[in-house]
Amino acid sequence: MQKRLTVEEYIKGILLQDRIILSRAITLIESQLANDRKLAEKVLEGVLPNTGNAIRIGITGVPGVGKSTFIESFGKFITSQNKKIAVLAIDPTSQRTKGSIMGDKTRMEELAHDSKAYIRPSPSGNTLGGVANKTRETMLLCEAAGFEIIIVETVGVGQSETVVKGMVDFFLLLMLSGAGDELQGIKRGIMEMADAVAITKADGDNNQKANNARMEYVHALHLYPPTQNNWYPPVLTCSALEKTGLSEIWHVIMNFSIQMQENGYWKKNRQEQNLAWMYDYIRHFLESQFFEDQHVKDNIKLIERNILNEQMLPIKGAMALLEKHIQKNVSSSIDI
Ligand SMILES: Nc1nc2c(ncn2[C@@H]2O[C@H](COP(=O)(O)OP(=O)(O)O)[C@@H](O)[C@H]2O)c(=O)[nH]1
Ligand SMILES: [Mg+2]
Repeated sequence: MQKRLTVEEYIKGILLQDRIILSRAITLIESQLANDRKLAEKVLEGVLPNTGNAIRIGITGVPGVGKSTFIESFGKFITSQNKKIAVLAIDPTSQRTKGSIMGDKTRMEELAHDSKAYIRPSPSGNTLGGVANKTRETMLLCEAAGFEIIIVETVGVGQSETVVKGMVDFFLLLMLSGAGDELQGIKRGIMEMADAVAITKADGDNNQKANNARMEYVHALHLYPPTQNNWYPPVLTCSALEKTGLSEIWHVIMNFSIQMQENGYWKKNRQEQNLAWMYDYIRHFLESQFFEDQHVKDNIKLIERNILNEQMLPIKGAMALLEKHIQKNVSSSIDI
């Protein structure tokens, strides 16, 4: 294992925008060791006054829609505007695939070599909640290191969209054309979360189809009630290959940020996200503490079997494990 630095060395390095130290601090944050955790919390506390200044953008869409390719082109567009960008990912499957964004990094080859860009593969973890907490903390470190735009890509499917929505200021949904059925297929909830929809791969033969899809989504979004922040999510088209539609998307994000800062929603949203983060952290902490309890580990399989054999009610099994766990913890003092 790499030698740890002191709290001051991490903080100073991050604030000086030293990428090597930033990477080492992120590794520290991703560590499961209790001592690393304590160190990581001190580092986070130390950089906290220098966080919060970035625009946080979440990008989602089904696998193959072109997220990684889009981030490569859009990222290059952003760095050409002289802005520094960090790309992170939420990948609940990374445990199994050992970080599929690593493969994606080859799709972001140009961006990966851009001195104004920083790409960090998704941390691995047992739970989406755990991975999400680490991604949030990583985002703070990147902000302290001077990154002005943070992009969080959802790599997995399912719950990860909600998790990313809960940590960003602006949520971009990428969609494929040739829709129709697709329009029915996309989960309504995800459409509702989007601050903008972009139809990807609007190039070559696909251009007309993309424009048609755009109109369909414009109509579909009209059916939704207005959002509480008074924003009407626009629908755009883009091509990451031909690098078209990128500046339009950028302008939408800029307008959104200006409007939301003016009407107070930007700040309100972040405050609510911080509260949700605290609750998430508590849930995650309690859950991992419970499942790491040796007594729970020793008995859970037996109880599982009893439930499968219908010899025990699920509630009874749960209470048996919980009671043992609680008894054990009441006696040990809790240090806050
Ligand atoms: N024609 C065209 N193909 C694209 C575009 N963007 C991505 N692709 C292709 O779509 C496929 C999936 O892209 P990828 O970025 O890996 O999608 P992801 O799974 O959402 O990250 C790849 O074969 C890309 O080359 C685009 O703008 N135009
Ligand atoms: Mg990808």
